[in-house]
Amino acid sequence: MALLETIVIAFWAMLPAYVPNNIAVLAGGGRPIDGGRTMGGSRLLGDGKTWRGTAAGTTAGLALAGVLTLAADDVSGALGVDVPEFTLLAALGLAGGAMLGDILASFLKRRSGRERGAMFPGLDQLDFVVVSLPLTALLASEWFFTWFTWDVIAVVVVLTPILHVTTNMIAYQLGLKNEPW
Ligand code: CTP
Ligand code: K
Ligand code: MG
Repeated sequence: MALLETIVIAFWAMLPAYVPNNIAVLAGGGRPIDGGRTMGGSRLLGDGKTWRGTAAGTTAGLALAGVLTLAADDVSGALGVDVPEFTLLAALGLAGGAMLGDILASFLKRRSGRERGAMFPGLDQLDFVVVSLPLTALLASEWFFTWFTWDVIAVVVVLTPILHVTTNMIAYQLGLKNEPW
């Protein structure tokens, strides 16, 4: 597969996983998931992981997968690259897995003494990939292995941190996010 084609498929297939975290930033607030509970003196997850942000992020990812599925035929024709339609389980794995990965990352940050908002290089950029891909492979195996070939996965691992750093810098500059990571 040509590199450009691989990049288009990787980006398209990952969009339902990319969008939830950004929507959570916009929609966040209200009750924290951990309800204020602590573990070993630190918050279980912290105030940065809320029910509202998680629900809005997951819903947005699912809705986007629906829109992309409707547009897939036209986009495939226009670009000359076959882009995937999403099954409900694939969308759930990508969007839900992205939110879950972010939550697990916060759990690890709190266990390692990092306060809310602290940076954790590597984890911050790839937490959602590490959970959304295996979860999608589990929930929608056939779909996953059709689209996430090794070259697509390699592009995702390289592309994701670049996109993550860029969008977070922009969100920070716009005053939407407290830290640029
Ligand atoms: N957010 C949310 N619910 C989530 C994820 C994010 O409400 N499941 C919102 C919160 O307002 C959070 C903001 O998005 O503060 C930024 O997200 P993130 O950087 O992931 O959280 P941090 O505040 O940096 O907290 P942490 O250190 O736990 O990552
Ligand atoms: K995060
Ligand atoms: Mg943060």
